[in-house]
Amino acid sequence: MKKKILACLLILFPIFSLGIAKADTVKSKYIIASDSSFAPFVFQNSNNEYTGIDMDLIKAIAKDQGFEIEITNPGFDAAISAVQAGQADGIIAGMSVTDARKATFDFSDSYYTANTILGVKESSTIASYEDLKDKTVGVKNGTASQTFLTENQSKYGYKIKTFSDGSSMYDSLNTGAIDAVMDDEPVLKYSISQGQKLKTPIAGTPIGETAFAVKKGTNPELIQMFNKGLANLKANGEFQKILDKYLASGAATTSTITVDETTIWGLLQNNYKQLLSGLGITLALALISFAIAIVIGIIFGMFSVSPYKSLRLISEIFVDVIRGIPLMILAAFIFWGIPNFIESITGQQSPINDFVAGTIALSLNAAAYIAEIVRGGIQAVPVGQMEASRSLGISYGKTMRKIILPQATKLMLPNFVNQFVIALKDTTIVSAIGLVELFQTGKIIIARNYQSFKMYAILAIFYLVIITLLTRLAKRLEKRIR
Ligand code: ASN
Repeated sequence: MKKKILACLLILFPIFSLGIAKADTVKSKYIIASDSSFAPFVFQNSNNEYTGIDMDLIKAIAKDQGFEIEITNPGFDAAISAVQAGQADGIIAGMSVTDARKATFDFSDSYYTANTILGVKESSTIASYEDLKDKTVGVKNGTASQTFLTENQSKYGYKIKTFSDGSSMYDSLNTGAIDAVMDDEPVLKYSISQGQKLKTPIAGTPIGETAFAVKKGTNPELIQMFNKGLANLKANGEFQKILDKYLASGAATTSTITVDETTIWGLLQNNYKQLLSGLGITLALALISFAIAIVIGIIFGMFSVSPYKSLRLISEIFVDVIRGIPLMILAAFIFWGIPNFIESITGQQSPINDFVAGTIALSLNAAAYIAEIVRGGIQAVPVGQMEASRSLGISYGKTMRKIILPQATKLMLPNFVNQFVIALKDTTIVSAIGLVELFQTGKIIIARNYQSFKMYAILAIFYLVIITLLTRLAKRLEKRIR
């Protein structure tokens, strides 16, 4: 009997240890962050559910190893930040294992290999990297493809435009705002197989193995469970089934380099040029859009106190509509929506420059508030003055110019200064359309070195100094005008 039990144990032990190996869970639930659109690894199906190789894989592994997961899909860049900030325990997002990343992440065994590859529209004449001179190539922030583009930029002379998610990048390629994109080969090939009118004129370059990752030194059991689960799924054929469900193949491995950016000084030293150019864009955006907004705002503000009802109505509609739409949506509408609409009617691509789109959005937004400041200022001047002046036979226009406006302007000035500060801060919002102003510049730097605390502190100080200086200047001007 004893011998039989022993024999049974001897047979079962290897099965247990190989066939259904398990590691211990520590947390009751693990939060896993992922990309928002990176088909076939992760993407939303028509039911708005996230599916794809990575989603199926992590769910199958969790089931196999008996741990609970909650998945979030904020986008690659944001997912990386979430893991680094401890908001998530792990990241699965077709993530390439690079030497640079090994400094801040612990990786699981690899489950795929991928190249980075250039994608252009089917009609494009771009056939080599040399053809990219002075062209704009889109790439997702914080990705291995971005590292590849940055490393080869001086060699080929293209411009790089960074996006926080794949969908806005592909949208920009489709509307013609950019000339090419750089993305993982299986992803581009998959989108082509799904009917996107794109092509890949140049062979891909290896960027590394694809693996699951946790923040360096944290959740070691999660990596263990992932590896054991992956091995089990490979052994029982389930892994192959998941792959087959979505695609075919890719290839090879390599790595990338980084510079030391762990101190504020190092960060400034390595990035001051980028930061200054971002600051330049921020200032240009704020100043130009504010100048335009003052003109539009004064016009609508005057309309709102006009004796004509139709003008008052026009002004009211303008203010209500613009104030009722979030600035980010306004910018996205101008940058993506309108070109898409024009193309659907005329069949002609009419991309709008991101700076122009950002300036229009900011101008309209600030104009609505300025119109209200102007209305408030004029209405604050006692009505008796207008009545008295009109009863003396002085015209409406003259009364406005000579009596009401000089007093109203004094009342409005502090509000104008305030509105300018708001406009300057609002420039950060239009980074959503891929405009590399100061904030986006900072995000790009963080996506590379993960120094979010120091980098955001630097950004905050930049804004603080600029806004303080400009408000001082504005106050001086205000005094002079008074
Ligand atoms: N392959 C990309 C990278 O590791 C990941 C992604 O874009 N989701 O950089």
